[in-house]
Amino acid sequence: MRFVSRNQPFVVRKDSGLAGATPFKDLSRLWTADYLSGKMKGEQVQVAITPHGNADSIVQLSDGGSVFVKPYEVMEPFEQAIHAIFTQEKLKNDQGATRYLQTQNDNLRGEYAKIFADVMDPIAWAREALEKEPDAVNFWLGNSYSVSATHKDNYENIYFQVCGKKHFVLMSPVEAPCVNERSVLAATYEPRDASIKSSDLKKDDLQIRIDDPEVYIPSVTWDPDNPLLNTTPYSNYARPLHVTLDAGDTLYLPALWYHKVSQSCGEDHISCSINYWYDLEYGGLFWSTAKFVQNIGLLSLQNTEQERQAEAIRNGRDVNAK
Ligand SMILES: O=C(O)CCC(=O)C(=O)O
Repeated sequence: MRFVSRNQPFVVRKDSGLAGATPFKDLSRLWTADYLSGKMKGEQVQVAITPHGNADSIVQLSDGGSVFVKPYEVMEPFEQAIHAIFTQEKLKNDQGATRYLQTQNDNLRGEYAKIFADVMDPIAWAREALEKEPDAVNFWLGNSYSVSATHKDNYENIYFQVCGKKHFVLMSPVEAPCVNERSVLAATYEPRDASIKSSDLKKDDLQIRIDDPEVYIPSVTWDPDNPLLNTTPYSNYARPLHVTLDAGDTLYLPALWYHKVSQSCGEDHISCSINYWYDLEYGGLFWSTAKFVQNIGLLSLQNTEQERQAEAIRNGRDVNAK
């Protein structure tokens, strides 16, 4: 409760020895690729397919513009999807399309209900500290080719690593002015040729299609791993935290923290996680203060842009020239 009230992350390591702190410890031994394939045999699951493991991410176009691209989504038998994820990792197949099982719609209690039975009740300490039940329990399965781009969620997040590792880059809500959130045109990956079966897709078979009707999505455009691009005047003040979760570790990721997430695999050639989302507390000062900081940051960007244009006009330059 002290950490939640301070909106401050922490990790419970698997060997911390805190009674009840790591209730899913045994899941890391149980959920091997073989076990999951057996339990989920015959189940159809939604699969996100991308050329570079970049679901829901900003892609720079050759004409200089950028789009927010969502994955190509298909239904596949679970055992086919896990086999493709496993095989791409094992063979280090850079030419294959990348699959990530990442539907964040309470999928563990929905399409993965057959393995939800292995997961105990929501973590007792989280229920006590957050004083609520989870809105969603999610299952994630991928390989080292997938990266979740920097974003934030309106949820308190308890994130448990089952197997493989997850590498988080975290930035607090107060760093909103650093991350250059903008409305970006939405697009979706689709196969160039509709006759190619999803199981045969290579990364070059996917192309970007702008969504119709056009939609703009608020997106983080500054990448802490590429800090000289898409900066704001404040980006160099960001102090990203780097946290790696090993199998059996649990992260408390507080609401509205920006996070970029990559993964690596152990000898099972998969990375698997579960997480619990609890709605954030909108009463009190936290939400309004975070919004205030975000809006002040956005306003100062507009001012910077207006100053740049005013100076360009004073100097008789083309205002659209960078
Ligand atoms: O595990 C991932 O790839 C992303 C996790 C995430 O964004 C979340 O739990 O909110």
